[in-house]
Amino acid sequence: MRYVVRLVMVVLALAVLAAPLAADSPPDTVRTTFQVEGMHCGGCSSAIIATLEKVDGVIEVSSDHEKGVAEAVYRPRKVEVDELKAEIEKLGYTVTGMETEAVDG
Ligand SMILES: [Cu+2]
Repeated sequence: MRYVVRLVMVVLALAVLAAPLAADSPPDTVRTTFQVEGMHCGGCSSAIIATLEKVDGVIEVSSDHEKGVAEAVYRPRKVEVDELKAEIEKLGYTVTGMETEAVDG
């Protein structure tokens, strides 16, 4: 009986300790806006979209060559932002900035 009480207390303590960790865990879905240098036409933005869409964990991609911007919505547990950046740069473009925000739902 004493053992059970102790066990329950340990479980409760762990739950209390784990709560802030859970709150700090990364969101399920994020959106990163990449500043991309070197896009000249619709073909460039299409190439970036087609490449990023093939990456596992990526949900949605858009790109605007006039603004020099590409946006990717993805699951950060499946793919890291640096991998997406590397994919863009493999195509010959330069990523000069990145901004990531959590997406609701
Ligand atoms: Cu182009």
